[in-house]
Formats: sequence, structure tokens, C-alpha cells
Amino acid sequence: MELQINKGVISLIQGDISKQDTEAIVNAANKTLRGGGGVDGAIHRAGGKAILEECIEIGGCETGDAVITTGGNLPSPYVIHTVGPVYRDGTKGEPELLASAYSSSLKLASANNIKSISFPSISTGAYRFPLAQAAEIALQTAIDYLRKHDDIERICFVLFGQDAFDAFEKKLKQMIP
Ligand code: AR6
Repeated sequence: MELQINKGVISLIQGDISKQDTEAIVNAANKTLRGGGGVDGAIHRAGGKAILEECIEIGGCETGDAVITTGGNLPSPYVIHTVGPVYRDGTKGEPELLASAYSSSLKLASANNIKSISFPSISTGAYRFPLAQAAEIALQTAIDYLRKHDDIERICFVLFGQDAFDAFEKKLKQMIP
């Protein structure tokens, strides 16, 4: 499914983010940037040790922020590592921090002249953010960014399972004017 917003396109696909060939893929990392499971594990496994070495050099990343490394052996030249919030009860700033993880990643992409970027569904695995709300925040942040910026041509959401794909598709259909 695709939606044109201003100069850019938002697309939803089902698949493995580590196989995407957009100029950047986004990693759902943790604050240590030392790797982990889920998306983080898949990216570091496929990308090789160059990515981890750059992450160690950077040192860490706060929740809601983003940092950039090269893509190592991945098809994408860059990896943007962002840290989504751990979901507690929704009153600890989780929605704002999740929006910030997406917008910080997009700003960093623009700053590096990156025109196409793939996101996973940040925080909805190990960090337990409810999927429907997370999908709405992800899509709204992407739509707002494309409305205000002309440089990014494609924002791709790469959803791993049917549940995540269905949640994003349902929200995106609701958001189309
Ligand atoms: N491609 C795309 N999506 C995936 C992939 C993949 N290869 N693998 C899993 N997903 P998670 P989080 C989906 O746990 O919740 C790590 O240990 C998954 O089904 O990767 O932000 C980090 O080091 C889910 O929908 O990220 C952190 O400690 C979504 O991606 C912590 O997990 C996010 O799941 C971050 O947790």
C-alpha cells in the first residue's frame, strides 16, 4: 500500500528490514547501542561487525534520539539507530518519545542527504508498545514530516508479521483524507 504526501511516498510492506535497499534502514536499538534481539539482532547479524564497532565508538543513544552509522554488509548504505520507549502504562511520556524516535531519525536522514528510508515498527516488540497506537504515531509522524519537508522521497514501513502489517494498513486507510 502506498500514499503520496507532498513530494514523498509512504509505503507499507511486509518483510525483513535487514533486506531493504533504501538508502537508510532504521534500527530499533537500545540505549547502549551494543545490539540485542528482534530488529537489532537481525541488523547486526546481517550487517557484520563494522556497524557494532561504529556504535561502540558513538557510545550510546538516549530514548527518542537517533544516531547514524554505515550499513556494513547490508544492502542499505546507512543504518540510523534510534531508541524507542519501553512501554509502562502510557503515562510516562511513551507516545511523545515514540514520535521523537521517528522524527529524530527523519531529521538525521535529511541532514545526511538520504532520500529513502525504511522503518520497523519501533517499540512494539520487546518494548511492548500497543501496536494500534504505535502505528498511528509512526504514520502521523511520517505524514507530518513529508508535509513540511521536500527532500525525502520515500518512507517505507517494513512490518515483520501479519498483525503489524494489518495494524499499519488499517491506520493508514483511516488517515487518508
Ligand atoms: N524486520 C522487521 N521487523 C522486525 C524484524 C525484522 N527483521 N524482527 C522483528 N521485527 P523489537 P523494540 C518486528 O523487539 O520493541 C532489542 O533487543 C517485531 O515483530 O525488535 O523497539 C533491542 O536491543 C516488532 O513488531 O524492537 C532493544 O533492547 C518490531 O519489529 C529492544 O529489542 C519491534 O520489535 C527494542 O525493542
